[in-house]
Amino acid sequence: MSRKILVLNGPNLNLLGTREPEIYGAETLDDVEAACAALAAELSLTLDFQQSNHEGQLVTWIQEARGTADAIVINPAAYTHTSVAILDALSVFDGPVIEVHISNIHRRESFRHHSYVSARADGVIAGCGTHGYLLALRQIAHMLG
Ligand code: CA2
Repeated sequence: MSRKILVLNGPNLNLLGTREPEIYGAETLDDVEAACAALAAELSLTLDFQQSNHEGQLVTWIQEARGTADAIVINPAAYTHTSVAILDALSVFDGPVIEVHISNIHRRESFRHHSYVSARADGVIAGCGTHGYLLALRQIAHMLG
């Protein structure tokens, strides 16, 4: 049976590949989704890849994942550093959660060093560029067995 993975992207990640390539690389979010879809097929995972600029939409998707998804990969973007609401929603999700950051948040401004989401995440990948999403999917496949 194919496992379903929800991949969530937070605010401004729709701009990926259009600005700040020195921080976030040249790939667009569509490129990232295509790479994730190719790897998911290889790993026999079904992918639901989403992006929103709205905190409430991300919370709703996480709530809906209860009973419909086996695991969540999330790059909460700026909400990483502010959102107790996303942490609370993830805390009532039962499956594995992997937090991804394209940049190494610990080598950047001090306000990026704290993540609310990390308190719930089973694993955190930061600073591996967009390849971090693929590492997260491999980790999910490993955890789901
Ligand atoms: O490194 C990451 O993946 C971040 O989650 C990205 C967030 C940032 O607020 C976090 O501290 C670290 C920002 C996403 C915005 O992405 C853009 C991409 C291209 C151009 C402008 C913004």
